[in-house]
Amino acid sequence: ISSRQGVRTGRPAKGGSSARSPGTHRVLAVDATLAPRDPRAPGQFGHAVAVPEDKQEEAKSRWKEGNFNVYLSDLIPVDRAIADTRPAGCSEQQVHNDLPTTSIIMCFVDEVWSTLLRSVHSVLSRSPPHLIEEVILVDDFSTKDYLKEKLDKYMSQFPKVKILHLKERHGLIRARLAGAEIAKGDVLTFLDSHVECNVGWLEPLLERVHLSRAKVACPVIEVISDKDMSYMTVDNFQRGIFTWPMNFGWRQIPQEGKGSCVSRPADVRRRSSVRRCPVMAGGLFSIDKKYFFELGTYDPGLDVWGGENMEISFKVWMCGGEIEIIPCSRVGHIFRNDNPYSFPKDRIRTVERNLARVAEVWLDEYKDLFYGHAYHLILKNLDVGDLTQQIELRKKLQCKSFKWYLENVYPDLEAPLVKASGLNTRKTPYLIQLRILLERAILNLLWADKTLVTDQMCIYEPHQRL
Ligand SMILES: [Mn+2]
Repeated sequence: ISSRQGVRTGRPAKGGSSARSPGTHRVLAVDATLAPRDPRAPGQFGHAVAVPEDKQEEAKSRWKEGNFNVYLSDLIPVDRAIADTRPAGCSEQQVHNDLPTTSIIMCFVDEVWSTLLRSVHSVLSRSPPHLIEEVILVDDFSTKDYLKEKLDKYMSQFPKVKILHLKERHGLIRARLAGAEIAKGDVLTFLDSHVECNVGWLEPLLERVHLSRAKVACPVIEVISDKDMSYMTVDNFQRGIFTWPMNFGWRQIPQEGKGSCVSRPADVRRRSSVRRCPVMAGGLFSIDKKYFFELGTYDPGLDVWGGENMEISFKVWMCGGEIEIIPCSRVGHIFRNDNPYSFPKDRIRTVERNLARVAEVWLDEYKDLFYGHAYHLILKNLDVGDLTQQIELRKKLQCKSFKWYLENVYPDLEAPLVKASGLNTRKTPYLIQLRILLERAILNLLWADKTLVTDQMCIYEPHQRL
């Protein structure tokens, strides 16, 4: 276990308090970048880089290739070192010796060359090799030439990397499914193609799936600056949530203020302990492969991108599973302010339709609340397609109600059902109707400045919610 090259904490757990149960080891600190080739290279160790004065114009003009600083990405090593940002205690944690293997699945359209390479290198440099079954790169019909033969040739030096070139644009959701179909590992680990996995990121995720196959494990998503490419750690007292009408967001865990400056033992424990997550961000997670297929993967009626993180989150929670954020697993991600590639269809319409579809299948009576906050969807008379299969699936899996989800998983969401409260529906149908109309009109006014996806989501790149 211990003496592999690049292992940061060299000793196997033995005796004493660190090895309470047999069949476990201290989480491996595999990191092939510990002694980087060029310690003085720009961006090395995750440091910020400044664009030289005489390169400002070039950097500016290349920004749009990825909507981040592409010039700097090309300048810094594809296998740079980054700081170990895990909270105290993480490097001491025990994981099982018989963890499942995983297939890493990365989907991309026209990803920047150096950024894609850095993502793959970070996986290969900082994962225990015996746990990586393969790395599947799904090229979702990119237009860039360098993502064809040149990429195949570069990756041929890594036997575990497989490339799937899709023959037409599938969209993120179906591209992921194409990767999942050919995956051979026990666990599927989905990653974006503009990430840097940190030391010790993988075992804590696989440990959760190993403990229960119905656990879906997400790393803490750290920030790679789109401007200076520095790797920044994040306050980890956050979890994924949604607000009406199903906008993804991050929120503090209730009744848990920010950590004080003094680090007490309880704080250390809390910083490194797993937390339940009502909604996953969507881009980065590990899930048992068989479980993923038992859940019916993503609703195949969802198009391109959008709402699929809501769908899988509701489905997992309501049908007996759990979604967790694992503070000891850290993956950096470039957050972009715009999506560099185009949606095949109208983006707003696609996302709205997906969300409405999710609402129809999973929200029960709470879909009124969703439409109350997105009344323009009703006015648009959106066609969400055939829902029969999804409703059947929900029955077959014997999933719980959305009310159960709200009460047990996300009790801090305000979800007041205003419909017909306290009125006798049989005697006063017109009054009821009037009241509902009025309430919807008021809600609509209140929410006018937050008009669903149009303002909240679509100014961002699809993965901005990460
Ligand atoms: Mn992303």
